[in-house]
Amino acid sequence: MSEGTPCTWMRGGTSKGGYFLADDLPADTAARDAFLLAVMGSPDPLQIDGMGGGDPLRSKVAVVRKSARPGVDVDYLFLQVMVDQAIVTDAQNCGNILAGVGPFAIERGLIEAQEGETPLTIYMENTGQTARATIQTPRRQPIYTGQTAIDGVPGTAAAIPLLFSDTAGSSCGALLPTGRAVDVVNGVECTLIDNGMPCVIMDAADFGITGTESRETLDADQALKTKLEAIRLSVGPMMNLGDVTEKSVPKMTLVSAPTAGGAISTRSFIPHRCHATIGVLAAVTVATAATLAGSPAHRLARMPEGRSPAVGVEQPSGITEAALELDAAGTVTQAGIIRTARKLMEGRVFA
Ligand code: NQM
Repeated sequence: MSEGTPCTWMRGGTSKGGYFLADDLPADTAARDAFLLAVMGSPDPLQIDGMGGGDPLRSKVAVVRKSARPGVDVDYLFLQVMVDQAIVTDAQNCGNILAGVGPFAIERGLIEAQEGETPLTIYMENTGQTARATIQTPRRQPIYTGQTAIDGVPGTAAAIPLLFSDTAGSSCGALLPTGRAVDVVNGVECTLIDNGMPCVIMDAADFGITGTESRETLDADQALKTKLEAIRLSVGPMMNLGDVTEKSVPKMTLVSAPTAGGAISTRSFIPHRCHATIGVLAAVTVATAATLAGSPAHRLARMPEGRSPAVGVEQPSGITEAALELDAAGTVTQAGIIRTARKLMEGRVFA
């Protein structure tokens, strides 16, 4: 019997997954992916023979290593292990799992914590960009308890502020890969945009829905999903993502006017299941779309005034707030989101 592989299971933001040191995984990509599929129990809708939770939000992996890059503390590779397909993809980043990278890196001795709080710079290997995270470290140890609540997670925990400053065109090469704020695809106005996450942003009304339906209702709507997938496959090449049949990007986001005090309401498909909340970088990308005159998001949003708007992105479990910084021309230059994380299990996992 194998001796197992060291691993930490963590909630990062509104997602959950396995955190590994890069050196503990097979160096060969095919062997690594086969190992991770076995660990998660994929492909199987229930992932009954593995650690996965039968949902894309609970079938995620972070691979972390000490960075050799100047000014960077750790490198983080995100891997999405598909639930019901034998696919592991690095074609997207994940800002929720990112929230757990700092505490994991400190606990596993990749970086030394400071007294009080520890800022760190994380290189996101999927997109070649960096994020800044600040971890609460009283007595030079990460703590998980605290007073910060995020919608989609019960209770409160220690805040982990995340800051992004160079995310435009993370996977598509440009914020607007077609150079336009609106493209019409299959008769639907779409904003093809990437400020950290490739997203297709559309008015929910164009699909005959209000955009405030529950995740379960939308997940059961096969006709809606068929229309979204047809658009997704068409726009892959337009977004410089190529054939996206087996990729988890772009995300398909339906927007509507806010109803709960936020700036804009969203329902995101990631890309085949409706998200229980919204991804971190997806929320930054939607908030950015809402600044673009002429786009469906801009038309529907009630944006706060000023150069530092806190954009409340309504989602099925509440509101995710993206704090934007705009320059004099109204271009988004920086975005911040507060997350929390919690260590759930530390041990060895068996494939
Ligand atoms: O957009 C889910 C999540 C995500 C991604 C997904 C994310 C992000 O909520 O940065 O966090 O879009 O597949 O974990």
